[in-house]
Amino acid sequence: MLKKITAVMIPLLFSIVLVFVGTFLGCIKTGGKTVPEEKEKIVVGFSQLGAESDWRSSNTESMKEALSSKNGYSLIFEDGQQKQANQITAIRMFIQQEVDYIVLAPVTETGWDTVLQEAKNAGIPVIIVDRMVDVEDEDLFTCWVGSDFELEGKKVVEWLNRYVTLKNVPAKDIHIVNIQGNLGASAQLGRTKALADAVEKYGWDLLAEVPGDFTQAKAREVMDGLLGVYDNINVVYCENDNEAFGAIEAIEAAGKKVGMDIANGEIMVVSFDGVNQEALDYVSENKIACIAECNPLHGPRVQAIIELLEAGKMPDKFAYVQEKLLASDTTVTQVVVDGVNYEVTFLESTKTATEAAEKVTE
Ligand code: GYE
Repeated sequence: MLKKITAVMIPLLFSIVLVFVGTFLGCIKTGGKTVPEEKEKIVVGFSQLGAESDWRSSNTESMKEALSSKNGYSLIFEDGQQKQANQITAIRMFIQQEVDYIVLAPVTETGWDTVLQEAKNAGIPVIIVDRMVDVEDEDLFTCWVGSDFELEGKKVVEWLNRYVTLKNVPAKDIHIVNIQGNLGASAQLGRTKALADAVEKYGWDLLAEVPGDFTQAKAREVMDGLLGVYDNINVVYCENDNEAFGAIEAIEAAGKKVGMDIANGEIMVVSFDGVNQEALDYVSENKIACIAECNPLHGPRVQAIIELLEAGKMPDKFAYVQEKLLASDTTVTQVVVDGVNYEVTFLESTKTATEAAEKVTE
């Protein structure tokens, strides 16, 4: 009898022990609770260049949301505070931490060769977002995703050219100041180049080009100074919306009017991004005449790139985001850039703010 019980009990006990050990190995203890072990997270080091604008805040948010723990990522976020040296230190730290991927939003284009070579030697793929890097060997990074900044600029200057032509304002009467972004950033280089080329081509009067660092405060200060020097400014080309906010503040504080009637003393403001509601409202009110949209929502794009790489596939080396041209005034309905037609998306003042925002994200 005892023999019989033992014969049944031993395998049974053995199975219980096996199930117990198995369960134990498949679990981890957190704060006294036992939860099932998760799939190993993909570790990403993201070097963001700073927090200078609304565009940047949306971009950071988009990246954090996509590369979140619930999506299977462990994200190490470093804010470079507009300094390349900080970004280089962050990348070196990511290499030491042996992250799976490095994502870099570079403040300026040049000066990345050495540190990207170090990442390459460590076998860590580097994904560049937003602005570009200008390196000797393009194999130093895996791929890039962002906007065509020169195209954005070309859309704005073509819009301006159509507008002044249709309103019969002679080219020599277009007196422009350019409030630039951070010098050496792709967004500055592309947008400044588009304006310089148009000035040359159409014979406009470019009074000054001054860096506004993509911030509202700096642009207000710069615009204030420019209004003190030139009394004939009638177009302000701001290289982002935050600069436009600052420029408008300075124009209004000087007792001048922002608007479309440049032949009769109004000052026209044009800009880039179209990210926040205030900017869209300004377009609806014709305080900003025209905005070339710049899309900051790169998080899901980077996530898709990492998923491709995880599956052993190669993403496109360069991926450009499609963007709109926003205006409220209906004088110009489309612009042609390099043989391609771009329809203007109108934000009518009769629209509510929410409807306007929906129109942009369509
Ligand atoms: O337009 C500006 C930001 O690099 C596209 O940087 C980005 C630019 C954006 O500060 O608002």
